[in-house]
This record gives sequence, C-alpha cells and structure tokens, in this order.
Amino acid sequence: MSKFPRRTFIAGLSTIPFALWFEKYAAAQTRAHIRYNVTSVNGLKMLNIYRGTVGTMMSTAEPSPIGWLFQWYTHNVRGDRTKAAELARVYPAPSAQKTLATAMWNTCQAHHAGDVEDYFLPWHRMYVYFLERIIRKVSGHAEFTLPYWNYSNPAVPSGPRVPKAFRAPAAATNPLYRPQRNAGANAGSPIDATDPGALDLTALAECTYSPSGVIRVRPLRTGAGLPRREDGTGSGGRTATNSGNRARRCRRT
Ligand SMILES: [Cu+2]
Repeated sequence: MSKFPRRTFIAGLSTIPFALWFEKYAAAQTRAHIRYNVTSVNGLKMLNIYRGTVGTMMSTAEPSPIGWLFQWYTHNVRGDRTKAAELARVYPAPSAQKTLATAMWNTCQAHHAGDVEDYFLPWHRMYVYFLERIIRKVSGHAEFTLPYWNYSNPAVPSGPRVPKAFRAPAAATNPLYRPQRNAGANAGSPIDATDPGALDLTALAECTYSPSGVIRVRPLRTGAGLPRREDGTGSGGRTATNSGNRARRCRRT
C-alpha cells in the first residue's frame, strides 16, 4: 500500500468536526477494549448488542446525530439524492444539528470524485472507531466492541460470507438484514463467488480502489509483506480493483 504524508491526513481531519461531534455524542474512551471474532461466545454477545442498537438507531428521529441516517450520511448521502436536498428535507429550519450535518455529511475522504484514495483505510477506521463508541453510549454497554469477521479465509465457515445474523431472518424485523444487499451475499454465498480469492488480503497492497465492488484484483506486489493475522483483525472492507472507474495510480511518497 502506498504511503501518504501523515501531516496531510491530519490536516484533512481538521476539516471534519469529528472531535466536536464525538465528544458530545460518543461514549468516553476510558478503558481498554477487546474486539472478538463474531463466531465466538463473546463475539455473539457483542453482535446481539449491535443488532439491538442498530434497531434503536434506525428508529431514532432522522435529525438526531446518533440516529442511523446521520451515521450513514456522514459517509455518503444515498446515491439517488443530493446532500442539499436531504439537508433541506431533514432540517427544514436552521438548527445546530443542521449545521453539524452540513459539516459532517458526505465527508468520506476516499469515496468521492477527486478524493484521496490513500485515506481509504484511515478514514474508515476512524469512522468505525467512533461508531463503536456511539453504540456504547446508545446501548449503555460500556464494554461493547464491534465484532470482527475474517472474510479473507475461504477455509473457515465464517470465510467470505456475510455473517448469518445479517442474513437471517430475512425480514424487516431484523435490523441487520438489508433486502438491497447482493442477493447471493444475502443467500450465504461467498461474496467473492464470481471471483474466488478476490478478498485475499493481498488486496490491501493495492493502491487503486473502486466503490463499485470487486471486479478483479491484481496485486501490485506479490506477497507484499502484509502481516499475517490468524484472527482476521484486518481493517476489513477494502476491495481493490484494477478497472474501477475511479482507479488511479498509486502515489508513492
Ligand atoms: Cu468511504
């Protein structure tokens, strides 16, 4: 993976009022936490907390910064609507929350045209880190940690499949189920079924990225010295392609 100037990333952070927002809305970080495999006893406990809290957040009023819509839109406003239109719809009158949403929404530093792909992992790690803290606060479970899932190992049952709690029951009563998700993934098929091995961790060595899903992975450096982690505590989620419409050259600094 390419390196990027740390100073540049920090400068980017300063444009996002995360500190203001999270210190107000997220639980304080006052203890050490352990993240658990979603298939373990502790991981399942965490998943239950997560499921319940997602349900709570989804039923929270849309203007609330600890509601699901605000969390979702912090990354990216839904594709068939514009940020301006959604701000006008959710916040018809000026308010502190509208000001916050105006500053927060659509601020992923890697996912928009013209953004910097090098920020993919750090931005999303930050996003998930604070989501975890918000879930602690909303749920009242100070011990909560997001369970992880090793999507990269096809040899284990949890392998490249969406964990069952996100697929079943396939009903609106399940806060973790989304009918819009890829049908194969929702059926429990490997999410790299059309390209086995595409989720191999060598994808983390890629320097180009496409938001449109896995197309084909072409590691730039075979065996790129990525750490091997038995427990799959990778950052998760990055899929690299060599044919995405936003694919760009690595910048090596
Ligand atoms: Cu993003």
